[in-house]
Amino acid sequence: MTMTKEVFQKEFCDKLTTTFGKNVEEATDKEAFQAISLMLKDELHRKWQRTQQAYQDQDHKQVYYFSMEFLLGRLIETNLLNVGWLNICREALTDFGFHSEEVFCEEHDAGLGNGGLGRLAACFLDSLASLKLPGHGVGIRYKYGLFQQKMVNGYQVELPDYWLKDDYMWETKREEEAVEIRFGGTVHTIQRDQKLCFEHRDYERVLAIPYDVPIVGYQNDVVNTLQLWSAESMSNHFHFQSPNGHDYYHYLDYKRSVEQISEFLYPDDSYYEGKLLRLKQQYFLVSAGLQSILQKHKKSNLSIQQIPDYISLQINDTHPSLIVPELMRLLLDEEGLGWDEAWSITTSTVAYTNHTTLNEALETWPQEMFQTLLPRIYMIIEEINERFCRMLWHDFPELRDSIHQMAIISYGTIHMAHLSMVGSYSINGVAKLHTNILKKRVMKPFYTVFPERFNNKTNGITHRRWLLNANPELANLLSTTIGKGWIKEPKELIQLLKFAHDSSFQEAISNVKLRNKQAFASFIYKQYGIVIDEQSIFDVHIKRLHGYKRQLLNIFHILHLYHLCRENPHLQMTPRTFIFGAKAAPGYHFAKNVIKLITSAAEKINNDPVAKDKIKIIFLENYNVSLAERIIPAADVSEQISTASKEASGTGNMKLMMNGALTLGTRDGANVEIAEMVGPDNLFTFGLTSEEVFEYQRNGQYRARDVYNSDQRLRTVLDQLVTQFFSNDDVEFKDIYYSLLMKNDEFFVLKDFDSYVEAQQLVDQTYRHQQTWLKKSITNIAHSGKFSSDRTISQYANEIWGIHPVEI
Ligand code: 26V
Repeated sequence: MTMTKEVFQKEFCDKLTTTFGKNVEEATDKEAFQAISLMLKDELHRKWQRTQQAYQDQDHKQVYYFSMEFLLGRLIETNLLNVGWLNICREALTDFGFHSEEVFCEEHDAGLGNGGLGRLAACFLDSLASLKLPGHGVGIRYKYGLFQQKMVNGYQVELPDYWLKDDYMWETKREEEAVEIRFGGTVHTIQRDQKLCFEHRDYERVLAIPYDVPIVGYQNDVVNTLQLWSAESMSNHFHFQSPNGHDYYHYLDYKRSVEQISEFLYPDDSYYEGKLLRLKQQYFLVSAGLQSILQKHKKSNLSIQQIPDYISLQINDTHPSLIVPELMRLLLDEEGLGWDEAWSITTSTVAYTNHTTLNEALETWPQEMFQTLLPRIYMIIEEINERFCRMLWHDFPELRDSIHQMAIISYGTIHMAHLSMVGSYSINGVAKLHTNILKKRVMKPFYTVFPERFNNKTNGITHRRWLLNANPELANLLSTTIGKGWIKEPKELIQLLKFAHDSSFQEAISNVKLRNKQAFASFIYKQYGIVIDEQSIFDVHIKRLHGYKRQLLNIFHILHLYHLCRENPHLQMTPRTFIFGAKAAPGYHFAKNVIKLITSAAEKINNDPVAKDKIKIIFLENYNVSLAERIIPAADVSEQISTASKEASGTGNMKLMMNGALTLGTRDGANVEIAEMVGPDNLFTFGLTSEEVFEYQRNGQYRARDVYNSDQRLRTVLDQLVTQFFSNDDVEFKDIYYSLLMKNDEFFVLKDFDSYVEAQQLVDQTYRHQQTWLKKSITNIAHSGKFSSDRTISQYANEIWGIHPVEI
């Protein structure tokens, strides 16, 4: 039956009655949300079943995207849009006196990710389903997602994110598909029928239970699966025998330690610590996911040898890299294959994506801890390592001096990136520049050994969430101008180029932006009681707080502007609203200090009459996917100012350009490709190049103190950090001051300051010529089609996975 408003309203009322015993007048927003979700679920489950059936019947190769993070945000709007009910639902709710936005806000964000890496995984799932590709996600159902950020007196305070407080409407628990995971114990080598066998004894047993979340394709009947695993204790693991009750206490200890495994998401995304619990999480994910995939494979009567023809396993960074030894274990110990055959299957099935070159984020594990927790897996890694090093010795004599740097295990440490590269048939970076840095520098010797494995897949974002859903007014304007084709073929946005100089189209674009800015301003007023000038430039810096992302550079420029205002109350400048959104890892003191600097500057500047019509600073509390969806449509300027070479790609840059913001950025990550697409006139580029950064790092000739000494503007700003400028506490920001002047400014903030200020002046001047600005803005939107994750996923599908669209 096709959905109409009348049908929708009838089913909606029925659901309210059967679920809550209420009619529409009595129902709360939450109940309305739940009723809609239940209606959707009925619809989705039918399509879901048909999709899975089709994948099985037509025996297609399928891909499994293994990730420790899936940053989904809300699904209600996406799901409504994708089944074609969104407008009907909105109208129906309005008729009944609901505000649809408020009803949708009842869904708690699924924040099972830290930032870019987790959100990328979510965009990829959306594109896989929308392109009718048989691809699924495998992750962990954390009980607590990324912490909620509360601002207290300008400081970040972390609160637990108990996102499962109300039932998660989209998930289905599949108890019957539970598998067992084994930790600890000992491995015994025994002879069985002339064969060496490995017997694992005295291990701890953990039950892994999958919860399936449907991933809905855009109006195409496809529903794929995100399988999230939860850890539970096994009640039959213990026998209660002892009369003094000791067993019972042991059982409680065991139960608590098991449930910890899927308790929370680690809140760091750039600083790695070898924590036992994180290792447990990783093995748990990999072992549960793989066992269930192999079971399904075997059920469809396919042979073990056919695994590479039917399955691709993509690992999102090294976090799931234990998939390599775990697949080996299953093939060797459970399926009885020999090493060579098992290795050939494994290395034709696993593919690895690298997302960072930051040394401090590269995963390694202490050998002893690893061996105790995963004794059999350790043995297998040892064997992989030995064979790899032997191969290097024989086949690459020129690399003999590098073997200790390439080894998987060296000096008591296991290197997960090395394991991932040795065990995969594909190794990809996430933007051209990043992939080249991998090949030429960070992973150079591996590139020598496995040149054919390296490839680039520039990231992308789903234009359905980030344009169609987040910015409906702009989406409508685009559709009336160039037709609706861009929704299925985002490259068609290029047709907008014809209108870049068209003054009536420019005006329409400008009106949409203004309305989005008004909507955002009223949200800010409601939330914080702060009035912002809708005519001002909305300058947006939203991402995790990190030294290399250089929020510090941004705030230094603002402090400099403020100084100019104080010196000259008649200063000519376009009013600006500087908007920040950022969470700092709870243990990252420097990052937290930068947040406090931003909020202190906001407090001072926002309340100073001298600056009040020119500068406003807003620090948004608890930046997350849903908040991003509000800010991005209202942005004029997109701050992408990382130290060149440090940001692997960035994806916020793509979301903002797609919504008409102009990039102010360094030549880093995907900024380089954005610049290539739009041309140098349509964004603002500044700062050192990655090669210059590498050269300074090599020759050690950068002197931050010299820059400070020779630039009065920097002296003014930096001295304010340690002279009671913000409060009578003059030590609060001394660590920042010292990191720049004593520790020589690792991220070249001072070095790039002058160039940044100049670029900011150009932003100001350009904005005054609205026609020029709008032309640039339209040009950005027109070229943003390339950065749809549909393009990225098509490339993964064709060039790495070898999977094809399926007709349902
Ligand atoms: C690292 C760690 C280290 C230990 C604790 C937990 C944890 C969680 C995540 C990570 C991964 C860091 C890598 C990462 O997030 N990279 C980002 O990936 C984005 C998608 O490719 C890309 O756009 C960003 O530039 C890149 O920083």
